[in-house]
Amino acid sequence: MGVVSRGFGGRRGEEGRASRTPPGQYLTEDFPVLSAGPTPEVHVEEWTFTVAGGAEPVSWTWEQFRALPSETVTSDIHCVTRWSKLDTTWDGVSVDTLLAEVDHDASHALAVSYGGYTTNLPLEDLLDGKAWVAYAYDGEPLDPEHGGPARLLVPHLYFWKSAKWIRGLRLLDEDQPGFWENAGYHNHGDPWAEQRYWGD
Ligand SMILES: Nc1nc2c(c(=O)[nH]1)N[C@H]1C(S)=C(S)[C@@H](COP(=O)(O)O)O[C@H]1N2
Ligand SMILES: [Mo]
Repeated sequence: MGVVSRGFGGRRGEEGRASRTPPGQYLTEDFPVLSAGPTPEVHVEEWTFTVAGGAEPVSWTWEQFRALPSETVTSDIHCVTRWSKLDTTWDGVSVDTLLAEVDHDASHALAVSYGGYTTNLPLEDLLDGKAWVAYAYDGEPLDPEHGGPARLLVPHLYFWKSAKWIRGLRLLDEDQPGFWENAGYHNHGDPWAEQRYWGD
């Protein structure tokens, strides 16, 4: 009694899974769909991604966007409604790659989506390999319910920051709350600090 053996689980064992689950979260193998409104119909023929707020707006068509270097990313995701999912795999273009083409001195960004959703992030949460515009999940084109053709992926923050059906970033020199942030969600949303709601 009383002896707890550690060290045989590793990242893949039960202990590893527990240590990767932020406080107040449970693990699921499902992929729940959470949308504040209907799924907008977004066709790649008309899709554009625009970064506004810099010296000049910069836009990519779907074809131009898909010609950019992309990365396969495996990471854990955490929804504020308390489900977490480990080892999700995505393909996307890093926000570093996109913003490298934009002349700006912004500190913050508002992600804007087809359908009107918005969410805000400081640039430091979008740069240095922390965020992607993802177009595939598990090696397949992203389902419309999950944000296809493309969504923001910011896995280190609660998943409401990962705007589905993204159509661009508005660069800002001050913070500007988005849809859920205006409705009482935490402005930053770090799952390890349980930054769920305003005042947490
Ligand atoms: N455009 C848009 N993006 C969104 C949302 C939304 O309602 N609209 N919901 C957010 C929330 S609260 C979560 S948890 C995730 C859910 O993504 P999923 O439906 O792929 O699981 O998308 C986020 N991105
Ligand atoms: Mo969510």
